Amino acid sequence: MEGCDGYILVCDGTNPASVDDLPKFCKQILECSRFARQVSGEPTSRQKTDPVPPLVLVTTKADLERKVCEERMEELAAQYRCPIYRTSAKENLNVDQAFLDIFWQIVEKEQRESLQTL
Ligand SMILES: Nc1nc2c(ncn2[C@@H]2O[C@H](COP(=O)(O)OP(=O)(O)OP(=O)(O)O)[C@@H](O)[C@H]2O)c(=O)[nH]1
Ligand SMILES: [Mg+2]
Repeated sequence: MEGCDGYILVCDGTNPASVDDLPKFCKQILECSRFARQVSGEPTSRQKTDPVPPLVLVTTKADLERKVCEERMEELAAQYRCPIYRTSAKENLNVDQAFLDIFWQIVEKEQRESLQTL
């Protein structure tokens, strides 16, 4: 998980168990980015308020009636202040949007970081 530019966390919209591990992954993602900052020498006092690295939450099979994990995904999205996309591969719903979102989050983060080195 370490060293990634961004993260897309996906849960099967029809399977409640598929959201169970996501809070743990969110925590690991935060820990990785703090570790990366420590290595690059940023002061530890800032780490608690560091923003979450580029992150998008996705639920799949949104065309089906049986949507079982949306509430828990929305809680996670609120907690980590990241966007959430309800996608359907079958109906090609929000798939491009989810990838474009993570793409632009990464671009903006790189721009912020390169401005800081000026
Ligand atoms: N209705 C619907 N069915 C889908 C969708 N995506 C995949 N499926 C169906 O889910 C089954 C598994 O397909 P996969 O390609 O393995 O898709 P997956 O997202 O990995 O889904 P799971 O294996 O079920 O976790 C197949 O019967 C697909 O037709 C979708 O967006 N909508
Ligand atoms: Mg599959």
